Amino acid sequence: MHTLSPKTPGWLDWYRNPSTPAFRLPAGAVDTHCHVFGPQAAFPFAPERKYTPCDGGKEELFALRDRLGVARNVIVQATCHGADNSAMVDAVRSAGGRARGIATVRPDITEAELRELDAAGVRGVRFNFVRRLVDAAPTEALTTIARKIAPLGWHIVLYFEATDLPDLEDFFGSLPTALVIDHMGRPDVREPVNGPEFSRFLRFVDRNDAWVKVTCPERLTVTGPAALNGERRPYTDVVPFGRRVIEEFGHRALWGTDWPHPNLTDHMPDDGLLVDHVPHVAVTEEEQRRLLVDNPMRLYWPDEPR
Ligand code: 0GY
Repeated sequence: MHTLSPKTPGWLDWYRNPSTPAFRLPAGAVDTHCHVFGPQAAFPFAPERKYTPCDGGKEELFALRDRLGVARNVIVQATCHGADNSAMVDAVRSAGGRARGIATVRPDITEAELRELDAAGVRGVRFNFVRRLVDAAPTEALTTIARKIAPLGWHIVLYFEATDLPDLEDFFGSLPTALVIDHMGRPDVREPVNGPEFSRFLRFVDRNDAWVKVTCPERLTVTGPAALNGERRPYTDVVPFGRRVIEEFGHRALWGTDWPHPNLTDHMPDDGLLVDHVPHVAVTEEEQRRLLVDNPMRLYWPDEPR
């Protein structure tokens, strides 16, 4: 057996005992952004990783799914596993049709390997531009990947910081597949929601018919998770941004937990509170149904009745 690496110093473990949400997710709700970490003993982390997480395997993910009242998961390959998709694929295969996967692949991937990932339930790849997570991949390599996955009907998940969008948006616009954007393009929530940064992001989404994940208030918040006056209304400074996305692109908005929450060192979210963030951004039953059920089903389970 290989030697197990210790967790990155300062890293917080995921929340073992999430509260029961006050908001009841509608039947069929999909968590479109979560990961599996290892377990390391079975699925070693990649040598090129920028962090070593605690374990967060498929059993724990499925337990959280059931506890929160989620029906399905989209499991996104985490950078700590590099381009070795085996932990993610194993989790997707084990979910009995209730999970899809987003992979990280290299440009030399073969058509046979892509078909195998597709058969397992993978429906897209993630291009990550967040410098603390990955060494930048050259755009030619990403263009090669994009060209290879397009015939499968897959999409590309983009993870970037809002400040990098001006440099990246022409490249993004050239990609041949549907685009799905992580965490609302990581806005600085101290800036006004009508300010230049988020307006530019919204224009980009509009121009490219992109899908947007209204995810990670715990990463974007400056004021923190505190409930207001004892009310379960967490991450209030992020609400206007999520709300704006739902108002403008409610038909292409997606939700997710981001469990097991990589790289958090100041606070670890209670996943129950993350569910209680939802009705503050999607305020009507119709908005909630689109965000949580209709949109993700259209993207990830288009053939499934709902
Ligand atoms: C997220 C966010 C982060 C990490 C990763 O794959 C990853 O390592 O996605 C982050 O550190 O912001 O979406 O999980």
